[in-house]
Amino acid sequence: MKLSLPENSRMLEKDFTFGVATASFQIEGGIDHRQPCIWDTFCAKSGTIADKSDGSVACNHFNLWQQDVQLIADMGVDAYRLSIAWGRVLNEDGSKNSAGVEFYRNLLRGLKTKNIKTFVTLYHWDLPQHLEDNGGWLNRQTAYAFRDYADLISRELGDLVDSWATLNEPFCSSYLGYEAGIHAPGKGQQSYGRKSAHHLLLAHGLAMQVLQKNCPDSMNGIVLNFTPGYSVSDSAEDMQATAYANDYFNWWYSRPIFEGKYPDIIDSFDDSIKPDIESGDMEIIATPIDFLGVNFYTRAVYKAHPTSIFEEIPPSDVPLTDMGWEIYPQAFTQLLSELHSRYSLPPIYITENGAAMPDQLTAGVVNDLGRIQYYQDHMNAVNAAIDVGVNVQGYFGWSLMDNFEWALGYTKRFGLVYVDYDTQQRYVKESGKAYTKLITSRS
Ligand code: GCO
Repeated sequence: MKLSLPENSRMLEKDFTFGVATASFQIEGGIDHRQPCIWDTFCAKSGTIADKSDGSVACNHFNLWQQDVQLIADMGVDAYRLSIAWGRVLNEDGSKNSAGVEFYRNLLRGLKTKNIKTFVTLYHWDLPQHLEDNGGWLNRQTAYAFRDYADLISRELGDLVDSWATLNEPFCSSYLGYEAGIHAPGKGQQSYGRKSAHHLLLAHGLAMQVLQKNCPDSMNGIVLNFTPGYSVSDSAEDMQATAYANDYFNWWYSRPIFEGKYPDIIDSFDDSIKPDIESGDMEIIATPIDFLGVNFYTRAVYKAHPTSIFEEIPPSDVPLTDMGWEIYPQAFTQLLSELHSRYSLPPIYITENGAAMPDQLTAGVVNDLGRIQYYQDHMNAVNAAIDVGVNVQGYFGWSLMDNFEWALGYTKRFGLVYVDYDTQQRYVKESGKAYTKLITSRS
């Protein structure tokens, strides 16, 4: 099975960026060479991770990075999106950990040598534990610590980075980590969700200012995830409930960046839930960005609920990925069009899109037709958005290789490359081969 795009597609032009993505905690291992982070602590608690695993080895990328750079180069991609582990490059007192900086210098240099563009995320959820011990993202000081980290590391590595992203998915850090409590640090209060989100966004804005100063020639921005909400019916109650859910989960993170305001639902919150916004914060958060990274996987369906305002209806009788997420590519086109009509946007890069599938490795082959179909349908959806005028300049598959899928441990496989965790052998899946064929077919 092949991946293809219409002959005249913008995505087939040579300057459209195709890449693959990973994140530090999910692939690196090498935990003895960095400070402990909130995910180390979270994994050590019972009942948090489906297979009771942790990130101590993961894909052993910390030791195997050279062969992984070769793997990425062999895939024929234009770019690689990775994240830096804050606690690998900084010591607890904020000073530089030279060995950790050297690890990323070598990695980035290896990529550059192979002509691969480097998209670096500063924060993909691995907060150093000592900062969490002081309140983590509930403490405003963490935003300033993040700014200082961004300052130091962008001065150290700026010459090797094409694009910096401040945060990956602040929704997950704040909502899943501090409000729902199913991700590290496992806190669970509504007020924590809203307050941590504000400090994360403030951290983003402060870091943006530093990046624009230190690295004016790189493309600097943020990566947000969106799970568009659809109303189960066209009744006014369900539609209103769905609009509320979209404000709560999606626009909560984008509107401050593009309009310097939270969605209006903030006015209906009890004072105890509201974030602590100081004067000047919203202007900092709205510091202009050079690109918006969009991560998309699925949609959600909502109905009205008498006490909790909205309720999500779990998908039934629809195609699902191995995560149990509905496969609904139309939502991707609609999301991109809606972002385009809501805000005055910089160029968009799709920084993550992909699917977990129940892969089987047989005689070295993973014939993951379902994943190829998912990629095909979602690339078509991006192409359709470009056709109606959305400025999308790149697309990254999630993920380069199977890795630690957070609370689900190693039970879910998202890779274009299969990882045998016993041997650390990598096997390019049929989807990975199809991706390479598509990319290298561009004239
Ligand atoms: C996210 C993260 C990735 C995940 C991926 C699949 O979007 O949650 O950026 O780290 O692994 O999305 O869930």
